[in-house]
Amino acid sequence: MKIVYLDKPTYMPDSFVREMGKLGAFEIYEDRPDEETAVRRLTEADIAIVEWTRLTADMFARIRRLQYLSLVMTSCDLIDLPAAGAAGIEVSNCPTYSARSVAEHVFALLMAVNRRILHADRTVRQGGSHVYGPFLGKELFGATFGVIGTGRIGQEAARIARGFGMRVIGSNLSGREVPGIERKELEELMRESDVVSVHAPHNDTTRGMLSAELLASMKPSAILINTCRAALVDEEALFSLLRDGRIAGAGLDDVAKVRDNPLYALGNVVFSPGSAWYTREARDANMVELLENIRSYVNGTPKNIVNGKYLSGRRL
Ligand code: DAR
Repeated sequence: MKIVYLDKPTYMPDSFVREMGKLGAFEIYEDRPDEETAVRRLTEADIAIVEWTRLTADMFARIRRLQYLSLVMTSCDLIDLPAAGAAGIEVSNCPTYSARSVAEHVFALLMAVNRRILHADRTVRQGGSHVYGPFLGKELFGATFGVIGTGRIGQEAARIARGFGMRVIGSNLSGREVPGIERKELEELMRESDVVSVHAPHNDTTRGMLSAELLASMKPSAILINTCRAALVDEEALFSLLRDGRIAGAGLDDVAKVRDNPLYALGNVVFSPGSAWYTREARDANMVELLENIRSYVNGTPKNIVNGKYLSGRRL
């Protein structure tokens, strides 16, 4: 059994390498391959681990031998899932490792925006003391926290919000009820929330779901926190609303336009570079979850399969 890590691990503890060695011949590639190289590497393996590389339908049509791949992360938008299924390749993700870390980061961004922490920090470094004027905040206690997406991360964010004494409302596409989260339609949630926090996967259904119209329906005092893919949000509309004071602020862990984004000029936005998940605990949990995926597949009981409905039968 040949197992490859396709594209430069963020983290690779020795214990992981040892455990993988028990499951097959494990090879780690320490660069991010171009398309041709990726196809070649995947054709030389039975099992692959993928962290960074986009795998398209065109690539899956050319990949031979590979039976299974596990994504290192929760998001599945790197992979053309139907095409992987049509090629007989099962795909798993790591769905749980980052839930608490991302939820905590929601509040790091929220507190930074709400209490203007970056501006406050600059003020002190420039010799300011007991300066109040620009720093008038708003208590979270009693405010309404709206979670869009009530899966693992949304539920963790809700738990923390309740700890602040917030009222929690939530919307989801599945229609399921979650204890402690009052279910609302998305339109109502946007209108009623003091804080909106997005926790939905990025796919064809959710892309652009926070439209200009929905964003414009938020309270002028409301704050948007997005620790999901930027593609869920109409970023140009968000910019105009923030610039014009029609939304109070935003905390963003991802941006659609990385270079020269007009949002960078705004003082009521705080950014992080996709690091919401990145804690010691989540990094370790990620490797445990990944190892468990591979081990389960090798033992004939695959888990966390995300393209089951597209599988057209295994290769021989
Ligand atoms: N987008 C988040 C974080 C991915 C980063 N994790 C890595 N590189 N191991 C996700 O889980 O989808």
